[in-house]
Amino acid sequence: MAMSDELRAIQERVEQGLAKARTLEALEQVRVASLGKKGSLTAIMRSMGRLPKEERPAMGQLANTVRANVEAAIGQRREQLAKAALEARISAEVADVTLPGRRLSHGTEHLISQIREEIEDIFVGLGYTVEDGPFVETTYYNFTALNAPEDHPSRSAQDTFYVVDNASKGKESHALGESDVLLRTQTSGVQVHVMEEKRPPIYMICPGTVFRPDTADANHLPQFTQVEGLVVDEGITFGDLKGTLDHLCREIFGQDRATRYRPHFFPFTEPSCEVDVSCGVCGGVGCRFCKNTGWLEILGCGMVDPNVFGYVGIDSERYSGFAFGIGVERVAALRYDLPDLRMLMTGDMRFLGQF
Ligand code: 2NL
Repeated sequence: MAMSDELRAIQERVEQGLAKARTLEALEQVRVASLGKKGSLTAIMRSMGRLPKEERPAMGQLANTVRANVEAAIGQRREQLAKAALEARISAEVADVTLPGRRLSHGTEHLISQIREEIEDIFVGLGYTVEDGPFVETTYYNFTALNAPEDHPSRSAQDTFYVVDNASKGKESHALGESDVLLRTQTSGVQVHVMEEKRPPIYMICPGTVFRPDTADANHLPQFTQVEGLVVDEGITFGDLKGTLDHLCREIFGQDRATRYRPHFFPFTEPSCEVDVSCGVCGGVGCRFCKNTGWLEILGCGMVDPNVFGYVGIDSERYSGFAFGIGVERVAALRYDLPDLRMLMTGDMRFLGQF
């Protein structure tokens, strides 16, 4: 190849190399390959002496021009790359120190936890213990020991989440709904465990999550929070039940509220009652909130059935007791006039942050 062609080829290669170089390091490689000690252009300049004398001036001039072009192109690209590198660094490190700091938003204790703890405080103030127990129970603790007959509707798969236990899974006799293991539908099982383990006097509450296969709507949740209570001692009467639950209702809803005890039926208590508090919106005269009755249903209760004492080996001739159950979500709904219980399950801080 003629030297002039070679020089032009070198300039072209340098220009292509520069266009491809994305970093100052890549650019330096291009420079060394042409202008370095062992570079292509350096080599050509050195071989200039071997040319015939008459060709030297023209070829020397061309070589100098190419060298100047190459140096200028490298310098220009270096400036470009340095500027881009600086800009990238500035935008990566951007920090406006005059901006106010980002404040972490504090959560709040969930309304249901607040009310559950409030109820716990009321009973701890009366000397009760707070107990808990397993969410997964056997039919014995959830139903049988609570005097629920074998054919009681609450035992059906319609009203209870059964857990298919592995022990009976393989057996031919095992059919759906025959499982002995379930998600507790009430916290009463905890009380059965406590009565098995401790001798009276027992003054306890057991707050916790319970499960029922209801479709969630404005008034039902498939998972909710219950607080049950149990007293077992010598000489406990319905008067003790009423005094205790009147106190509970007034602590929760206000000292001005009246209570009403309506006869009811539960398998585990006899006699049994449902308890209403007077409507706080109309003061008991009747309004839309209380559906014109003046009363709001709030809890169920009764004197512990002697059969329950029989299951746990407590002498019902010597001891008597009362028990009750209250739904925490329902207390929240009544206290804050909540239109839909599902609001409690959303985790929406615009709602939960109000309490
Ligand atoms: C309700 C009210 C109630 C009980 C729960 C109970 C527990 C034992 C013995 C006797 Cl170990 N009773 N718990 C008593 C009355 C009512 O719950 O509305 N339940 C659906």
